[in-house]
Amino acid sequence: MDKRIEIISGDITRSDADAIANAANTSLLGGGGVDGAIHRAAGPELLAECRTLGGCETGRAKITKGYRLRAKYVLHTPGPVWSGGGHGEAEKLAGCYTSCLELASRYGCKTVDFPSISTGVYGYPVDKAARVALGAISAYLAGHPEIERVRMVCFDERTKRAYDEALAGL
Ligand code: AR6
Repeated sequence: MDKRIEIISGDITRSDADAIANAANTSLLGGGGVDGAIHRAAGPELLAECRTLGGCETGRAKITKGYRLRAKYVLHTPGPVWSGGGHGEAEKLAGCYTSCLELASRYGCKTVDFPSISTGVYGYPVDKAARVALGAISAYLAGHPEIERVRMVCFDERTKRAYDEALAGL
């Protein structure tokens, strides 16, 4: 178990990490859930920059500045919609975490906070998503000493429990 991975409860819009991830959609033009909360907290300049990005593929990520957030950067990543597990959902979800961390490394971020991507509106079962997320994060960290801390910021107790259990099982 990598000591740089932490599971916490909280609201990611208040994060003081160098970069936070956003559970976006492929348009990158905002939405509900954590995406809506991040856009509200960052202010309208975030949407203005997102409009210049031309969207993003599922399982990939694009970076913007954080504007009114404490985080310097936002890593926008569209997770997969759950459709039973036989449609490459796990590979795409792992790609979200890996792509965000690659951008974080490239932009000199040492600390990164993630929400639980795909487990809200997109319906990915949280116990399965937690194993995929933490597997991808720990695989990335194994080759990247420049990242000092990665936190999963869980918005509710059920999510926190799922990630705590997945981390214990790594
Ligand atoms: N801080 C941390 N986690 C949060 C916060 C917050 N402030 N608010 C919600 N969550 P979701 P998805 C949790 O639905 O499933 C949007 O409309 C939430 O409880 O935000 O990837 C996008 O535009 C859940 O555990 O993201 C897309 O269209 C987790 O964040 C679509 O939703 C993810 O829930 C993406 O769906």
